[in-house]
Amino acid sequence: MTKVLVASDLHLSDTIWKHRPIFGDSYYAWSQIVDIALKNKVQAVILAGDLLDKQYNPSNPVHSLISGVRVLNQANIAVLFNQGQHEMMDTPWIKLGTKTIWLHNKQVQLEGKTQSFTLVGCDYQDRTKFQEFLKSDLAKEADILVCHQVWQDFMGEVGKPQAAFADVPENVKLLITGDYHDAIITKHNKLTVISPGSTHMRSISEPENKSVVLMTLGESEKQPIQLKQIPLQSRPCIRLDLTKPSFSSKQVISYLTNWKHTVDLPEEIQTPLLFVQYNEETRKFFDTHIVSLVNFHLFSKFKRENGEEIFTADEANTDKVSLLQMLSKIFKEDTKEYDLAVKLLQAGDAPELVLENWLKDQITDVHSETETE
Ligand SMILES: [Mn+2]
Repeated sequence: MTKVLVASDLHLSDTIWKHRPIFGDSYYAWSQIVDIALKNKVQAVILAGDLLDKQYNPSNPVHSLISGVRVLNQANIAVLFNQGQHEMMDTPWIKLGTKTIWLHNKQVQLEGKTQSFTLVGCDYQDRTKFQEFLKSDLAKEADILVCHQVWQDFMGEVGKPQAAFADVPENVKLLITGDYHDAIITKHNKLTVISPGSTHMRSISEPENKSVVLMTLGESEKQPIQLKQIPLQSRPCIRLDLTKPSFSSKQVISYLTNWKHTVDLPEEIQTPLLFVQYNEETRKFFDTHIVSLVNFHLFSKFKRENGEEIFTADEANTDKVSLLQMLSKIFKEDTKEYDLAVKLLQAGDAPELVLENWLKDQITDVHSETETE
C-alpha cells in the first residue's frame, strides 16, 4: 500500500491581508502538514499548486518551504508538486529539495499492494492549453490527475473556468486540484474529485475549516483509493450577524467577553478574526461596542436597506471574482482587450509572462495572416 498526503494552496507568505498585522498563518499550517506526513509515515506528499503566494518572494516564504521539504525528504518522503498561477517559475524554489518531482506534463507510477497507479500532473494552464492537455495521450493514461485550475463545477461561469469535470478523460479515477480554497471531496459520475482547499484563511469569505487529505492507495481491490480528511489547526474565525432579528446586544457582548480558545495555538496565530455584519439599526452598537475591541482582527460588512453590501477595503482586495465581474463593466466580453485583462487578472504576480505570451501570439497571428494571403 502507498500512503500519500495531499495538500494545496499553502500560499506561503508573511502576511495575508495588506493592511493588517496578521502574520504566520501559512507557516504554521505548513509545519502541521509536515508533522502529519511524518506521523502517518506517508511515502509521498502531493502539493497541488500555489505553494508560494508570489512569483518573487522575500526570504521567509522560500525558507519555510525549503525547510519543510527537506525535513520530508530526509524522512525519505518524496514531494510531488505542480505550480499554481501565484508562483509560476521556470525553476521552482521547491526543487532545492533532494527528493522532489515536478509533475508538469509528467507521469509517475505509485505502487499499491494490489495494483499500481499512474499519476499525471500539470501546472496552471489557460483554458486553451488546459483543454489540450485533457485531450492529450498523457492525460488519457492517467489514473490520478493533479492540476491547479478553475473548475466550472466549483466556480460557475463567473469564475471564468478552464474546464468542467465532464472534460476529464474517462480513465481518470481521481482528480486532485488546487485553486479552489474550499476543502471538498466530491463525485462526478465515476470520477472522485479532491480539492484540499487552502491551508489557512486567505479571505474572510472562505470557510474557516481547513484540512489535508490522506490517501491510501491499493490496499484492497474493492477499495483501491481510500481518502481521509485530516483537519489543520488555524487562527479562529468568529462570525456575527447583527442584522438578524434574533440579535441581542447583551448576548453579543457577553459572548465576545467570554470567548476562549479551545485548542493550543502558537502566539502569533491566537488573535481571532472577527467578521461582523451590521446595518443601520445596529450601526450604533457596532460603533460603540465592536470597533473598539482590541482582542480581535475586525472585518465588517455594512448592509444597506436597499440590499447593497459594503465590505471593508481589505476584503475587497482578496476577492478575485468581483474583480472579474468589474472587468465585464469596463470591456465588452469576446474582445481581445477583455481576454487579455482576464489573463492578467489570473496571472497572480506574473503579468509580464502573460504580456510576453500575448505579444508572441499577436506576432504569430500577423504572420499566419500574411501567409494565407
Ligand atoms: Mn490559491
